[in-house]
Amino acid sequence: MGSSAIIQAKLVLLGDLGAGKTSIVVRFAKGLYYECQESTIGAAFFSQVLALDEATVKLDIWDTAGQERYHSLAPMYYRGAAAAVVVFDITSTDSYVRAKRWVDELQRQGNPHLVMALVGNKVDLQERRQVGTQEAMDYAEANGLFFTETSAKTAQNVSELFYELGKRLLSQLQFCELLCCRVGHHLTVSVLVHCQLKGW
Ligand SMILES: Nc1nc2c(ncn2[C@@H]2O[C@H](COP(=O)(O)OP(=O)(O)O)[C@@H](O)[C@H]2O)c(=O)[nH]1
Ligand SMILES: [Mg+2]
Repeated sequence: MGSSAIIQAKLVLLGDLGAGKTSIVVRFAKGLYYECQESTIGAAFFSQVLALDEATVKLDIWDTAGQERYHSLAPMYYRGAAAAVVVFDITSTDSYVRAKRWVDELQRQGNPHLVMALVGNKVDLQERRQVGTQEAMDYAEANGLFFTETSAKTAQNVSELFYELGKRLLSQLQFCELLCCRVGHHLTVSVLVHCQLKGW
């Protein structure tokens, strides 16, 4: 893959209401943080470009609402996604339990090549921590997920999270290099995954 290659990839953020999904993406896309971030209604869209050594990755980010009443809409957002970020709040065991349910759902319904991250957010609130780092790390490892802890408030590990996902998306595509050349420089990851599944 040449450095002029542009890869377009759909990324979806899932997790409990209040875990910090919108705050993470707003921190990453705009460099801002709001103490009173408004709840997301339905879903919100952000487009962000990552300039990596090997290629440019254009992320189409879908930030979903966490409420149960929007749950039935979720497949619309994770279908065709190349990457999924499941967020929980380290100060809430409930949000961690629900994050694991999202992982289960993605594993059941999603594509087998999905690049997935589990993110423990609000790491600035150490004194209120309810979910241990090691516990979440062990769960993530057992399920083949990338794990990190972030703070949208202090920006800790936020851009690192998206760059790591970008790198993982690219390394998954390395072996499709020949195909990329044949198709042209601008292609979407979901097209490649499709090709891969069909064995082209
Ligand atoms: N202390 C702290 N608060 C956060 C952090 N991220 C989000 N919040 C707050 O948690 C609340 C819910 O955040 P929001 O991004 O709306 O969560 P979402 O429902 O998952 O999108 C808001 O009041 C945010 O200001 C964080 O890293 N640290
Ligand atoms: Mg939100």
